[in-house]
Order: sequence, then C-alpha cells, then structure tokens
Amino acid sequence: MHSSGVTLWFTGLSGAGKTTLSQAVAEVLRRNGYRIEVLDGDIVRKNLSKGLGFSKSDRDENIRRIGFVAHLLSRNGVIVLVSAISPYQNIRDEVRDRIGNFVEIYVNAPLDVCEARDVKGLYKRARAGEIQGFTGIDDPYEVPVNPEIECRTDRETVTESVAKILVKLTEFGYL
Ligand code: GGZ
Ligand code: DAT
Repeated sequence: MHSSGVTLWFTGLSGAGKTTLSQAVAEVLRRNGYRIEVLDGDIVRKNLSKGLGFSKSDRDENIRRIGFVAHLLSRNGVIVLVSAISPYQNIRDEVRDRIGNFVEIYVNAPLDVCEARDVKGLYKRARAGEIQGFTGIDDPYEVPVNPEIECRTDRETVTESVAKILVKLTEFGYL
C-alpha cells in the first residue's frame, strides 16, 4: 500500500493509553499493507536512549532522538507511530517543525484515572517518594496546545479511539 509517510506522535501521561492505542492502530495499518514502525518510549529507552534519565534536558534529548529516527523512516514512506510522554510543548513543536508530516495525538485521561489504572505500579511508587520527578506527580506535563487529534481514553473505548484516529488520518490524506 502506498503512503506518503507520516509520524503519528502519541503524547500523554503514563497510563493514558499511548502504547495501547499506538499498537492497536499499528496492527490495523499493518494488516492493510502499510509499511509501519513503532517507536515506543519504553523500548527506545532501553536502546537508542539508554542511559538517559528524566530531567528536562534528558527528556528533550530522548524526544530529539526519537524525532530524528521518525524523520528518517517517514521520509521513506513509512508510517511511524511514536509513543512517548513527551511532556514539553517546545520540544514537540521543534520535532514537528523539523520533520513535517506530523500528527500530534493527545492521549488524554485525567491524572486520577491514570493513577487508578497504575498499569506498572509506578504512580504508587512515585506517591511513596520512591521515584522522584514523575510526570503528573512532581514533574510537569504540558497539555498540547493544538493537537490534530485528541482521544479521551477515560470516555472512549479503545475501538472508538482507534476508529477516530483512522478517520482523521484518512481525512488528512495519509491513508
Ligand atoms: C515519567 C517515568 C519516570 C518518570 C520512569 N516520569 O508507564 P510507563 O513507565 O511505561 O511510561 C513511563 C516511561 C516514560 O518514558 P518516556 O520516554 O515516554 O518519557 S519522556 O517522553 O518524558 O522522555 C514510565 C517510565 O518511563 N518512567 N520514570 N520520572 N515516567
Ligand atoms: P501509556 O502507554 O500511555 O503509559 P498504556 O497503554 O500502557 O498507557 O495503558 C493504558 C491502560 O488504559 C491500558 O490498561 C488500557 C486502558 N484503556 C482503557 N480505555 C482505553 C482507551 N480508550 N485507549 C487506550 N487505553 C485504554
């Protein structure tokens, strides 16, 4: 299937649903013959960004590296699905300006919902003071100013969120 190449940038709090949605969208696209690649925060941090922490400058460096790889892939016609908290607007905008064909997807669930999900038990540890600088607890998350797509994952099912993303991508001419 031909595609012009695009980066789908999933941003949101830990537990908001970035991995779940990016994997689900990737699966549909793959099944339909698109060339896709997933760059997930967790995996990137074990490889490309090994050694980086969670200070603003380390998070910015992580995002720049992901943006760089996403650019290399998307300019060769790949649909790249990035899933990273990416809490700072300025660096999301920097990546957007640098790579073009950029769709910012705000995966939005209120902090209390993310905390109740506590997929990996990290919020509990952050509240207990075992992890410092945890996004949403004692580190900032800057809400996207003008995202192309927003998914309210506390009110939508995964199926609904995925459908919304696919409709928008079709409207934008990427599919
Ligand atoms: C936020 C942290 C932290 C701190 C470890 N703050 O639920 P997860 O586990 O899988 O998602 C979080 C992941 C965030 O990595 P990213 O590369 O997406 O972050 S960023 O875009 O800001 O560079 C969480 C885990 O790493 N984690 N410590 N202090 N999340
Ligand atoms: P993240 O990658 O943002 O840290 P996750 O995908 O690992 O988050 O966890 C999100 C949890 O929320 C997962 O257990 C599935 C659940 N969930 C419920 N409704 C959802 C929706 N509409 N979209 C995504 N996830 C949803």
